[in-house]
Amino acid sequence: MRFVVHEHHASHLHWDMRLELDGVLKSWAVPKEPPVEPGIKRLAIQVEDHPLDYIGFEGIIEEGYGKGTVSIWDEGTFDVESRKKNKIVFLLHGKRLNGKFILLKFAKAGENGWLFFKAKEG
Ligand SMILES: [Mn+2]
Repeated sequence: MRFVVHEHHASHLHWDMRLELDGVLKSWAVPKEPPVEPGIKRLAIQVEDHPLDYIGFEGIIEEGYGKGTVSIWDEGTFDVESRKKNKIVFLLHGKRLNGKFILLKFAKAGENGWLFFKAKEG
């Protein structure tokens, strides 16, 4: 499957990580630069699914809450190692993001907060 990380200069700069899953782009907005090394934990807010053909998008969003410019910060493929409702372990093969990563949902049901981090090596 493919993934992309969009760098999105909206009212607040953030990064949108999108994974090709279930026929859509599952998407998380990450308010700080995604973790390229282990030991950095990032908040990742799950946002609405995007259609698969959005994966290559770069350009200007003219209106709405996402108004601003979008460019591709990283892209590549990934393999899911395990997937549960509240935890996804996956291997990213990108230019900046490479290796094993984890998305871990917060305990509270109905909330969209996840932690996104790179697994320790070895
Ligand atoms: Mn965004």
